[in-house]
Amino acid sequence: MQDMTTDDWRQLDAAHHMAPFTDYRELRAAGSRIITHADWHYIYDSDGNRILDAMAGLWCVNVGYGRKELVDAASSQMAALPYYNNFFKTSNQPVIALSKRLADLTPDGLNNVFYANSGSEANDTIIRMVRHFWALEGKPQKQTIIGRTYGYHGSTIMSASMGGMTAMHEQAATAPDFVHIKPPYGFLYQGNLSTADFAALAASWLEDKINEVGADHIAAFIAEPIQGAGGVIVPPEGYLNHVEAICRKYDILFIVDEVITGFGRTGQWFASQTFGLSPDMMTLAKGLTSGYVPMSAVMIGDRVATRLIDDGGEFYHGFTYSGHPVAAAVALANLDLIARDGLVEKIRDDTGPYLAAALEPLAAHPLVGEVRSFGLLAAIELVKDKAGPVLFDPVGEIGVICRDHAINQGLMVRAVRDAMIMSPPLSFEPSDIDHMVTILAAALDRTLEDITKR
Ligand code: PXG
Repeated sequence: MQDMTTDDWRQLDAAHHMAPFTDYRELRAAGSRIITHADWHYIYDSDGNRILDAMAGLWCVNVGYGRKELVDAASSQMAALPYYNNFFKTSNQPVIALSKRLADLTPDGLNNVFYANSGSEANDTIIRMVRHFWALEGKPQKQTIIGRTYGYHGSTIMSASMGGMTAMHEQAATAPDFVHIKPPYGFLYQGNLSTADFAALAASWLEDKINEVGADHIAAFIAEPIQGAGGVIVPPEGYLNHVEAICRKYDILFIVDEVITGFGRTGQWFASQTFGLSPDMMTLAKGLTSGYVPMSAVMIGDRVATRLIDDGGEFYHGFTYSGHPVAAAVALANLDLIARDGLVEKIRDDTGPYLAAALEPLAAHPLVGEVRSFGLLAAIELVKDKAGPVLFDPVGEIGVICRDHAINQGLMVRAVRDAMIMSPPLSFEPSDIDHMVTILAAALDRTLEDITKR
């Protein structure tokens, strides 16, 4: 393997590897970028490029790459107990310690944890749990789950059906009993409304849907506090509190998917704390282990947990690796690092406001329709005309061009529709942010040149 060239690797990759969310013909023509190693906030590829990772992998490498504490935690746990299952009245010490830690860290009332390996599996678990819960309550007809357009909850049939990505629905992800409402996407829908009026309007879309379907058929409403993969959609202040109140009014479970927003990204340990929410259940993944090993978790509120514990009988659900001891040990070490380095406070007091201020000047760029950020999440909407704003047609081409300019200049960002998306490691420093903004500005200029040339 040592004498393999990058081209050899690319050819083998194209011959045998079907990567996720990939247009295979396109990738085979272009060849993949082979990432060889990573250190702190940079990734390195086999062509010798060093790229600042403003996406933290895929919204997950929150403590940065190369953290020895996480490597050591995995290695010691592998030596002591690499695996044992939690199925038949067995458990392990790291998973017990982690469960207690998560119960303490998450909002009051979330005191029980069910483990899985991905956000998708955690959300599938939630779907089964809430439907089982309502059956135990004597209301088995409460089946329908309300999600939102541009919501992302995973890629299994159920989690993709619950999410609001039309392109995914079109590829065999239309399980029954999921409906969707419009998201609180101010850039598209706010117009001249005040923030308060827009928050009330967007929340009324939930109430309208409940009345259309009938509350006695609805099990739950699920929302990412800030929609991530859908384009970093930051809700207007008050919206999330309104939708929670509507859920209470109609006795519908309120579920928050904190796979991206959890573990500090919004300047509190959880966005539920940032926005003052008391969800019935919460999805966690990604930042739980900073992506070093796979692990996800469902936090279960007391109402649901008590019913399942007292009356549920056996819950016929679980994965070989639910509560994996190595993943749990890494998660504990990761939570220690976040606390020790003061990352949550750093975002709240320092880098969150710094990022917002650093991005603001880009709003004046002729291509930019809106710049928004919250904590360490940010989006820059590219538009054909700032007046309106008028979007590009077709949507999505210009975003990819701009993203590629950024990558070629050493910055990894993501394009969603025609927005540039950032979700850097929580350990990003002001100097990293400055570097990122410099490259973004240059990428915007080059994109504008490309458009002018057309
Ligand atoms: N919920 C949220 C909020 C997510 O962002 C999942 C659930 C699913 O997690 P798993 O571990 O099953 O992937 C996610 C995942 C993108 C992108 O295009 C985002 C995710 C996954 C893949 C691509 O930005 N988020």
